[in-house]
Amino acid sequence: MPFLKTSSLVTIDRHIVEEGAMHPEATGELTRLLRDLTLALRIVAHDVRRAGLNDVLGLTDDVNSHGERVKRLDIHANDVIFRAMERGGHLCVMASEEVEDLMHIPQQYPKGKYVLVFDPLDGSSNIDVNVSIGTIFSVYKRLESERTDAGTLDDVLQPGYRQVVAGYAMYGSSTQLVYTSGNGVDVFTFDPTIGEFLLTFEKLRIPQRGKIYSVNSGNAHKWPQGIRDYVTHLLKPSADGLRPYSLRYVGTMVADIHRTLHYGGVFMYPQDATMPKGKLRLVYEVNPMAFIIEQAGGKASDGQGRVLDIVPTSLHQRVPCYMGSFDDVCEVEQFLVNGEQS
Ligand code: AHM
Ligand code: MG
Repeated sequence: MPFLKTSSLVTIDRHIVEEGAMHPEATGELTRLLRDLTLALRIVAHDVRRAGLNDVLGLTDDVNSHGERVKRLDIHANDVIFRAMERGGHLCVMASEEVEDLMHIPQQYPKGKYVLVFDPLDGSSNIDVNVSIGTIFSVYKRLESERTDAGTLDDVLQPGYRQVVAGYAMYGSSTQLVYTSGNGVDVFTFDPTIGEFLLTFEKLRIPQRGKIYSVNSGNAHKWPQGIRDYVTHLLKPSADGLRPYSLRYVGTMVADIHRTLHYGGVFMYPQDATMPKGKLRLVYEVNPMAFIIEQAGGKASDGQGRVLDIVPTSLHQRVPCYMGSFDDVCEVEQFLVNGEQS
């Protein structure tokens, strides 16, 4: 697959402005919001690049040479995003994986009509070993957009189909920003020499079916029978060459979804005997990814139905997750139904 899938030279800022221009009624508020957010992502990318120097930079859980307790990189990323977003006047409330309650906009700053939810640094178990990690984000409109007071929990607990924008930044061999506003999925690659995200893939489409599955198979003994049967099926060679599948699992959702978007196949974090709702969080992990996957032509399911239709009931709720190529996810759902019946 070629690295560059576009002929135009477009920065993320220009892309967002051009998308905004497609909506004559737009006030520019969302454009400004995304500009602040991409600045935050640039800062986090910079800090992640220096993560191996954290002891030197004072970004670990330890006590530094001055005897001060210093922050972990994921808490630091959380603070960077909050600080970049708090004063723009476009948000009424934020929520993050790293913070138990809602994150309110400080009193002195104006409140706007949007809600931001995010996982500041996904793949925390990979931070210390220089394996790809990422930031996941999603934007909603508040329920009553004319209000100018603080946003509420109800504003955050909206079903995923109401997302206005979703995306993730992946801090891998390069930093890439994958973004959708409901108009397909575009990929931007950060050029550190000019400090810009440049469009490198336009309207990314996920293959209809893949040959890779991605799951923590250390949990296989706890999975529902249907998932065990499904994985056994994937490993069995077939005459048409569609199987066997290969296993790839980074353990960072951002990286596993990123590969799945490009190569196809299925990413799963199933419910199991000890985690009845799986591990991943609906609001700021699974919903943004589900929006992206659907916009690329794939499918995202909780095993029973569309992830984006679920109405969240709490900020940090978990949800079983099956997403990727359309045909693969249909097949998982079928195996889960059959497993329940047997
Ligand atoms: P995190 O937000 O604390 O990093 O946890 C989420 C991560 C996902 O990125 C990844 O898919 C999953 O946890 C891996 O979990 P496991 O180690 O149980 O396979
Ligand atoms: Mg996470």
